[in-house]
Amino acid sequence: MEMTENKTVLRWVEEMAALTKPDEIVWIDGSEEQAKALYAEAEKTGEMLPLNEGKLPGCTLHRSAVNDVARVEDRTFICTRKQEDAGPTNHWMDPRECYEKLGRLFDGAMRGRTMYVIPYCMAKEDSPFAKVGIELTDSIYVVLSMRIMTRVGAAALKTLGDSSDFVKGLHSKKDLDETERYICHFPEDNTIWSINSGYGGNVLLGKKCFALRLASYQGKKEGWMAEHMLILGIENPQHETKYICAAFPSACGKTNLAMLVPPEKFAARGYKVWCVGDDIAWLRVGEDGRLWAVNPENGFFGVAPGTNEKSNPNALATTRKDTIFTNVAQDLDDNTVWWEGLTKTPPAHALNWKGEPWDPESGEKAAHPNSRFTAPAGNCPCLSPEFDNPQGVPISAILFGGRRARTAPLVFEARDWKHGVFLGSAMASETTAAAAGQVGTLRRDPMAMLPFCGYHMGEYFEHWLRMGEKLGDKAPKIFHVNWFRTDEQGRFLWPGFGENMRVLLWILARCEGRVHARETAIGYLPYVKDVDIEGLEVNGGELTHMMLDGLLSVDRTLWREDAEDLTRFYETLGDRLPPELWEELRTLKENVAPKVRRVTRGKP
Ligand code: OXD
Ligand code: MN
Repeated sequence: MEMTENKTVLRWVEEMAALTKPDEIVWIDGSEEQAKALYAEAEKTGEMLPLNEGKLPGCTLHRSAVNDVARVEDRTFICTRKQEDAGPTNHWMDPRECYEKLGRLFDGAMRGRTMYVIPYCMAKEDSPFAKVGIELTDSIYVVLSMRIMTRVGAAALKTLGDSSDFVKGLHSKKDLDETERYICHFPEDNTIWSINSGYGGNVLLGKKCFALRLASYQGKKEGWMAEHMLILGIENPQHETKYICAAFPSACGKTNLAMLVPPEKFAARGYKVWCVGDDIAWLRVGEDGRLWAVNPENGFFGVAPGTNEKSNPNALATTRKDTIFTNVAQDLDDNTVWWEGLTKTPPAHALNWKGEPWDPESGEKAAHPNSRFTAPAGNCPCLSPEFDNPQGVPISAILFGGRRARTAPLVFEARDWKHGVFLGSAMASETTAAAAGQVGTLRRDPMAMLPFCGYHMGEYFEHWLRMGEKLGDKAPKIFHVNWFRTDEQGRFLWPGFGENMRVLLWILARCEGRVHARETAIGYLPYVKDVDIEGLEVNGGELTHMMLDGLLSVDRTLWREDAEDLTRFYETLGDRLPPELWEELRTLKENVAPKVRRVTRGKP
């Protein structure tokens, strides 16, 4: 039964059905009854396994194909009419060629299957940020995951009305052939085609494909921003809450920071941390001229391994009901789930992520390192009361960060918005090298958007600069943080996790003009006395002021090397890179240049 009279929608669904030739078409209305029936069907086919209803009510386990466990950047394309509009950091295909090529693959791909029509809304339906998408898929797993991750059903179609402004997403698992796997974006047509994958990041089209790749392009056109950022609120003892956005490349603890548990001493004084989002922020200038953010998603698609009662109790609690687990291990004794790092003692009788009997002594991982939980935001104990606020939350500070063993200090502040955009453009993360203490290879990942920007990266930076001009003196302050400084033995010098709160409090103090900072070659750094390290321990000992001083030190030689690496990266972006950023780079180079020592000749 169709759920809309929107002619554009109906015509498109008809066309796509004519192409993919499903046996049946089912419209997803967002109701509990329909979801229940779909869970039952998926359990019948083995696509989803029900888990212990007492311990994990409403939870299921899904195993993906073994060749289909992660996003595939080399098979992800931005298909703009002109190649230069996709830019040098994206894979590109000519849209006509791509429609033809994928058209052949989609032809009859849903034969013998059901096509599900999933209308969904990114952001709350009544929000000025709201954007509608429709995903057509032959996967019940996708339907049930989209139902957690986005606002699915009739309300989305009501929001759309008779407008043709919606993202047209087509997905088929087809036969999961990785040599014919494609994740293709057509920003100029508001269209996404994804085929031969069943993995979340490739097939939950509301997430990376729409909310980042297409939305970043829309944002550029319409004057707002779609960013790979968490959003959190910090409530002080006077019950005032300030909001922060933060971008980090993957494997830098974004979900942990988003759900941070304040250390005991701050909690006792009445501080609270609220999670608005853990992955994506849509940002626009509000009526008051400030920058406002919403999390367009409605759930968390988090990495399971490493999540435990200590590292992230809030995330763990979020997964205790109505959650879909993908590629984790199954504990056969009580039909629950397990992953590396969940508990110290692995289950005695378990199936690994592939569904094979697992021997804890084998040295093999039980859960896939990229195994996931898909959990409703509403389950999160620290979910912000503003989560559903259609206007979003006002942003006081933007953080950029990466995993840097030695170069970047614990925290520093940009001199102004332009310098902040430069810091974002220079973001990079080191892959951890096998040998302890050895510095890994550096991957540039500007604003953590390298795999997610739907257009030319140089123009993306330009857009950031223009947003700053619009915001003027109401712009949030921009900071760079690094939780990952190590000593010669490769041990972390900063305890991280909840203790990162201490850095966030310095950041807010700067935003409120309550502390001074010292100007250095790279930006404003804290005075040691202004970061509260009382009672702080690291590696079994007290974290002293001298150690903090080390964490805040700037090694000019390393910064010179970094500036050279950044120069090479900028060169790859060509002439669409804004001249302002070249200027910032020149300033940095001058600031960290070797100091010329004046040699005064002695008297003859
Ligand atoms: C994610 C990612 O899954 O960034 O969020 O890869
Ligand atoms: Mn992400």
